[in-house]
Amino acid sequence: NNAMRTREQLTPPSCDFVEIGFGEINISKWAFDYCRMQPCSIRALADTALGIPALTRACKKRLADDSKLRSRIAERKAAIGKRHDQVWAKWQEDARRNWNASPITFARLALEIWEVIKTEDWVLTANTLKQQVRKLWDFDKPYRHPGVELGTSTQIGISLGVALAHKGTGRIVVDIQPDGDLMFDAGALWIAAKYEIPMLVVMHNNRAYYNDWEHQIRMAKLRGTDEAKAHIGMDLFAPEPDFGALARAMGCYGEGPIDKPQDIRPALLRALAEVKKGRLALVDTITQHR
Ligand SMILES: Cc1ncc(C[n+]2csc(CCOP(=O)(O)OP(=O)(O)O)c2C)c(N)n1
Repeated sequence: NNAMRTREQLTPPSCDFVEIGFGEINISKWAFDYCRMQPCSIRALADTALGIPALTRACKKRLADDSKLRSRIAERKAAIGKRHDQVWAKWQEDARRNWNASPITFARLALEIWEVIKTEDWVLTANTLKQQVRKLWDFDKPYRHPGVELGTSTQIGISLGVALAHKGTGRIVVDIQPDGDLMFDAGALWIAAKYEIPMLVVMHNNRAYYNDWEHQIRMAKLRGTDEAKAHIGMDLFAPEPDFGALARAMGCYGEGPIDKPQDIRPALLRALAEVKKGRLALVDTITQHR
């Protein structure tokens, strides 16, 4: 609870955690510098792109000569599979809520992007549209998503690095880019033009530093102060930055702003064609606040 600074455990106390990653050496969110680490029974220091395939190989080897274990796993797979299918079907259904809302909902934007990239060998850089992409896209390879951003102003830079790493592989690197984050480092777009780094940038433009605006609303409610003033210093309108023009000014491809959901997919397809030519292409899509 961000307002009251209280915590509540969502997992049962018996829940065991196993972690593969870089958290232990503090290559993660800055908040890790100050917080207690999640207790884990096993914490493996590894890049998941290497660690998961290695773990899969080790498991397959163990399974090969243990038929009892194989059947136990098959049973569990069936049980979990049923639950999984139900949950995923519900997420698909939930995503249809407010389908025609303008500006677009996070869930519909996630699906519009998915329709454009699902037949490509894609990589998602940092933002997950508040987990909507995790519910609606199929993350079928370890390299699909290196992880979320490390805080405001880090996402465009991290995305450029991810795109540079994949340059020349034929993969389509997608950055779902919050407007506030790009405001901190607009020059990053020029770097992409200068060094010919292809990337599809889909603006998640809610015309706000909304994380903090939302917090001001929360605090206004708690303190009984004027909620209508919560946007001060937090909004990104009057005037609205024109990110399509910004991209073009830096030598990239840029379109938008687009606030009609039905106009987004054709724009994404045009931008994708530009990315395939080897450049950064930005589509400025206007989203709901949350
Ligand atoms: C350098 C820095 N300054 C300020 C913050 C505090 N902060 C956290 S989220 C946020 C707003 C981010 O806005 P945006 O990137 O547009 O994402 P949104 O919350 O609107 O989805 C800010 C200012 C931060 N994390 N890092």
